[in-house]
Amino acid sequence: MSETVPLPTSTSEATQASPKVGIIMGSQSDWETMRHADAILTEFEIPHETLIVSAHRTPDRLADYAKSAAGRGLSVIIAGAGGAAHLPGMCAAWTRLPVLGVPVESRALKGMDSLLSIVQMPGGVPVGTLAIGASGAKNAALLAASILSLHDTELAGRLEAWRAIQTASVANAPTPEDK
Ligand code: RP5
Repeated sequence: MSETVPLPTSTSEATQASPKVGIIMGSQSDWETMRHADAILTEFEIPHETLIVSAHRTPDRLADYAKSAAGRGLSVIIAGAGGAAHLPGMCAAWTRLPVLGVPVESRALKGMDSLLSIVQMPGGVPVGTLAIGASGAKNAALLAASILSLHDTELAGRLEAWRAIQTASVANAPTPEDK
């Protein structure tokens, strides 16, 4: 897991408009994973924002962010964190918006700690938990696109087209390796 990939310093067109999806992460070190969610939302031209918000190190920032999210027009929050990954659950505690949790692969326990921290929410405060790592981040963004597409037929069409391209890209048989 690289810690050298910086958060974007300039905002893309997709992030300049009023954001529909918020991507939050507990640390700069999570960006290497969470950039995959950012990439998908950018590809679908879904207005979004990316911020570092830590449940442990910046608890007030988290409360302010989550409590104001619906009022600011956000529809979905994607929250990625590793280790004792309380960010998605605490975020969900402060907002009625759907929160999608991405377990970041930790150094010590390969993300099992992150996964169990995020997935084991008590009944009443849901967090939609994705897979550990890049796949989870990518799928969180695709799920956010699916949620938004329920009320956006143009986005629904783009999502269906994206999936059709993915299906068409799968070969019928494996290419034998060169000997
Ligand atoms: C969590 O602790 C973050 O989400 C990150 O995955 C993990 C390690 O953070 P750093 O020590 O790299 O800042 O809060």
